[in-house]
Amino acid sequence: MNQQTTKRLTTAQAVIAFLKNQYVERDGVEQPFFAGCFGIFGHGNIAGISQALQQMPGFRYYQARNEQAMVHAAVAYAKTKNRLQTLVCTSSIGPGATNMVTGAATATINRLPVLLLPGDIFARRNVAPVLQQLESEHTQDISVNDCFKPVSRYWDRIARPEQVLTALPEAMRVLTSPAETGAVTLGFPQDVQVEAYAYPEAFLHKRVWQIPRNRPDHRALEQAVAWIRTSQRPLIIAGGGVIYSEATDILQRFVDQAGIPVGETMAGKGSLCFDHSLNLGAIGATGTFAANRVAKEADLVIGIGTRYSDFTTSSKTAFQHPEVRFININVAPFDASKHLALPLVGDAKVTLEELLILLDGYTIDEGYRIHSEQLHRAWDAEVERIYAIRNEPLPGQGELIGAVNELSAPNAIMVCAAGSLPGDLHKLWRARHPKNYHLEYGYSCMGYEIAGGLGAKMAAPDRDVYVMVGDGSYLMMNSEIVTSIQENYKLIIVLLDNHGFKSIGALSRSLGQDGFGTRYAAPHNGVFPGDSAGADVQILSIDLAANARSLGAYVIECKTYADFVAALEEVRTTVRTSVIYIQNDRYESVPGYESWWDVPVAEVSTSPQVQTARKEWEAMRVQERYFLG
Ligand SMILES: Cc1ncc(C[n+]2csc(CCOP(=O)(O)OP(=O)(O)O)c2C)c(N)n1
Ligand SMILES: [Mg+2]
Repeated sequence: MNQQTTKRLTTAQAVIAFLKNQYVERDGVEQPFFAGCFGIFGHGNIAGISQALQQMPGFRYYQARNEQAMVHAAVAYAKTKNRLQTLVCTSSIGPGATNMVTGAATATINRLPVLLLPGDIFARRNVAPVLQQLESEHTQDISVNDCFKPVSRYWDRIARPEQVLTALPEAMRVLTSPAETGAVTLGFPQDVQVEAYAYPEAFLHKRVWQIPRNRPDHRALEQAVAWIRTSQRPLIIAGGGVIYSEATDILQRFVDQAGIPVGETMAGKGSLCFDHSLNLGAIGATGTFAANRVAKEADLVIGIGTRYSDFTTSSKTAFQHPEVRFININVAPFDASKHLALPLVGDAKVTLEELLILLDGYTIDEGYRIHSEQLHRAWDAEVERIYAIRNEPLPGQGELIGAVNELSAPNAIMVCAAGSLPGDLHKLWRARHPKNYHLEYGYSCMGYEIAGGLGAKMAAPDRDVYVMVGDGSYLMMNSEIVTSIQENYKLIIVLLDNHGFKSIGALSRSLGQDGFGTRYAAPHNGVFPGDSAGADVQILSIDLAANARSLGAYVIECKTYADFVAALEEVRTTVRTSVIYIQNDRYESVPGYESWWDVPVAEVSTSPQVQTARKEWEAMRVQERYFLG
């Protein structure tokens, strides 16, 4: 071991040299795992990681405006690349680092890989407290970077240069593991970053990480086949795992052969083309009546690559068959075991391939197939109806979604995350391919939209990227418009302004709380006006179109549906990031379809509306089930 040839590098240089040479391979296709490094420099990384990136321009550096945003961009990049590639994010110490905590949670919850290198306080400690250091009376072994622990799948602090020799391989193992992936955080003390060490050259050689396609236990597969063959009303729930595994073609063949209908989760939408006759569309709290009716009566649910969030299960009310049971195909034993399912722990693509062979000759009852196909058609007609509504004087969100869907290129990517848009999009968006519908709905993090759009565009520069964003999310984080222009990645941002938090306003009204705190209106005598104040409020004069223009975007302001259509046509040929601005109606809503979401209502209240809402909640609450196999 002592004979190994070595290279004297700073720890930061060794890290970048190592990351540059990490590759992944799946299905015979090899590619570098990291597409570069986002960063905002401060004293915590300027002499270390920044110097290393400057010295190694082959590892591309991207400047960002906000650390949270750069993590969102990296997350979106990884999502667009089906987790086969991502970016590194480096920050200074202190606020730059903690700004990335929200991004880390977004990555981990959505099971998407991202490598975070926040600067950390001096390992040698003698000059403490340094600028931006959080001190503790009880230990010197703590910094704000400890906040990353619960939101990271792997967390480490590099206290000595040689520690990267063991930390980085662990980081790669986790990042490239389909079951374990998420945020990996390596706290990187400012002094250690610049310290030199004789690194074994072998550490820096090219390394290829195989992305496995694990197969489930054979007996479990046989059991699953027996369950499917005896089921009267099976239903597939397609989650994000179908898309990440690139199992969409085999899913279609499976559905064609077996005749089992499909409902799609937020991350799984696009698993099957929207016009497939057995695609019942969105499932759960933001689902279609087609998927939700079939779910209610299903005796067997085959969850593929889903983590069964409350939106998917309608807070455990979606499945009401008394003997319903679950087969879960999932790379992660944790997800595969949910609802006491028969777990098929494995990759979606190869598991479906094996199941298809074992199910040779099987197809579901003809009546059930016809019933599913009728529901598919009925839902399609409902989408058509909503696309055709022309609300006056302000357009409704459904018709605007329809216009974007119909006027965007078939291979485009639409990105969204929070507000009233995700629910409406989940129901109404007609996903034509697996990358058409990019929703961050694991964390539903306001502010993801534009940064995420940038990441998606960087991952797929040949596709048009449409960012659909509400005024609230836009106000929270619009900074990466600047980065998109700096890097020449054109985004088409559709900014829907309803002057407040429409989604939470509707939720508030459903709880009997009159939209309190969800309008952009000045307080009156110290009290915030609710919806019942109507137009009798002092509106804030916010000009979001001017704001976008000031950041360098090309902006088209629309008043009517016709303006909106013309703008969508115009932006096809604009060259830089373009914003289509339109106001829409705060109250005109796409309805819910036979589903529920558990948001508890106050048990005691002085308001009769809240008391009524509580009674309704109690009636639904009893429908929530435990699934005990
Ligand atoms: C970072 C963050 N803070 C708060 C929330 C809770 N929340 C969900 S939607 C929403 C309002 C979104 O407003 P806007 O973007 O204008 O969309 P709209 O609801 O009006 O369609 C809020 C506050 C969230 N999801 N993310
Ligand atoms: Mg809004």
